[in-house]
Amino acid sequence: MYRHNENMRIPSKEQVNSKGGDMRDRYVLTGAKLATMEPGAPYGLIEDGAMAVQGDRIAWCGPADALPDSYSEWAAEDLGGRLVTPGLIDCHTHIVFGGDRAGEFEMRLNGASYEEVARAGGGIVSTVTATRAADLDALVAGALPRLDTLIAEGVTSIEVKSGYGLDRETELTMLRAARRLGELRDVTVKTTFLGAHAVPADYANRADAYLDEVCLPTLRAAHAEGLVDAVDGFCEGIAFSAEQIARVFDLAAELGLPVKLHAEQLSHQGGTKLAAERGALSVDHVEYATEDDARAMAAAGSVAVLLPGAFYTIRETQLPPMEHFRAHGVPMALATDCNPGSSPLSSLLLTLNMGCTLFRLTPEEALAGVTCNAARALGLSDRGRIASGLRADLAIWDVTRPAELAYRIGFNPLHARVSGGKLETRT
Ligand code: DI6
Ligand code: FE
Repeated sequence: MYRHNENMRIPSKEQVNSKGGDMRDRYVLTGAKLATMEPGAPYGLIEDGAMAVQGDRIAWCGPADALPDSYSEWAAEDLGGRLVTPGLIDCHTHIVFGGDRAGEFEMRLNGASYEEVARAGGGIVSTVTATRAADLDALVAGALPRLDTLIAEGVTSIEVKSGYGLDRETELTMLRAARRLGELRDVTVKTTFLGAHAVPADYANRADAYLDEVCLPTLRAAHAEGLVDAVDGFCEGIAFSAEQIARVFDLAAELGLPVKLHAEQLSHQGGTKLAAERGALSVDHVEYATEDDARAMAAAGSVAVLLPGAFYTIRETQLPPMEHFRAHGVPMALATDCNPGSSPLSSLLLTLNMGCTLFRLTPEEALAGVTCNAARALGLSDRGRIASGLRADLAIWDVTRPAELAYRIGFNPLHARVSGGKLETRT
C-alpha cells in the first residue's frame, strides 16, 4: 500500500559527493501545518511550518520563515499545507492471537447466554486454545493484517501483549511473534508480558499455583530471552487479585522491568492504587477508578489509558472518571485494546472518534492520547511530539485541521507516513 516517495528530489551522486555527506539521508518538508503537540498553542500548532529530517531524527522544525539557510540545499518536499502530526502510537494492544470470536459474537446476538457461550467453548478460553494450536508463523500471519491496518492509518509505534498462551511455550511464542512483527514492518514494537491475564482451565481456582508454576517462571525465561519490555496483569474479580498482581510486580521489579495494569475495568478491585505505588507507566481501562485513584496516579506520574473499543463492545455504561483525571493532571492516552473478545478494533482513528463521542474527550485530548501521552505510557521519551532531536516518526494527512482526525468516522485521510525518517507515500 506504500511506496517510497519517488517524487522526492533526491540529489545526484555527484552532489552528494561534493557535499561530503549522504544527502539521501536528509530532507526538508515545507508547506506543512505542524501539530507538534508541544505545550503552548492548541495542538502546538504551527500554521506555516517546515521541518528538516536527518537519518531517523528531526533535525529542525518551526515556522517556515525561520528555516535556517543551511537547509536550502537539502532535498525538499512541499506538502501543500497538509497537516503533519507525530506518528500515531497504539499503546495497548493484544494483536497477536489465534482464531477469532465471530462465532461467539453471532451466538450471543442470536440470544445465547454467557453460560451457553462458555459451554460451547467460547470466551477467552477459546482464544487460548486457538493460540496454543498456532505456531509462530501462524501467529505472525494472523497479526500482520491487523498491524497493516493500523500502519495504514499512520501508526508508527505499537505495544503488543502476550496473555493468550498461559503456558510457558505459548507465552514465549506470542512474544517472539510480536518481535517478528517489528522486524517485518517499519514500526516500533514494544512487548508486554501479560502472563497474569487469565487463570487457565487446568489451574481453575488455583490462581496462586498458576503464578508460581507457570507465570513467574515464564516471565523469567522471557526476560532472559530479551522478549519483555514491560509487565502487565489483569486485576479483576474474574482474573487476579491485587495481592496476586503484587507478586508479579515484585518479580518485574527484581528484573528491572516497568509495570502497567488492566485495572478497574469491570469493578473496583484496588489495582490502580497498587500500580501507582509501583510507579506504573500506565493504568488501563479504569472505568471504575475513583478520585483517590486519580490522585495516586497523578502522584506516580502514571498515564490513564482509556480503551473506548472495549467500553463500546461490552456495552459498558460506567464512564472513566475523566473529570478527576483532568482535575489532578493525570495524562490520558487512547488505544485500540485490539483483541478478539472485548475489542475487535484495529482502527486508531475510530478510537479517536470513540474517545470524543463516548468519553467526551476534546479532539485535542484525543490526539494527545495517541501521540505524546501514548509515548509516555510506553516509556518512550524520544517520540510522540514534533521537536528537534526527537525520532522522525510522522503522519501526514489530507486534512486542514486536526479535529478532522477525530471527527470523521470510517475515513482515512492519511497521505504519507514517516517512520524513523523513512517517508512512505500512500498509494
Ligand atoms: N480486558 C479485556 O477487555 C480483555 N482482556 C482484558 O484483560 C478481554 C480479552 C478477551 O476477551 O479475549
Ligand atoms: Fe487489554
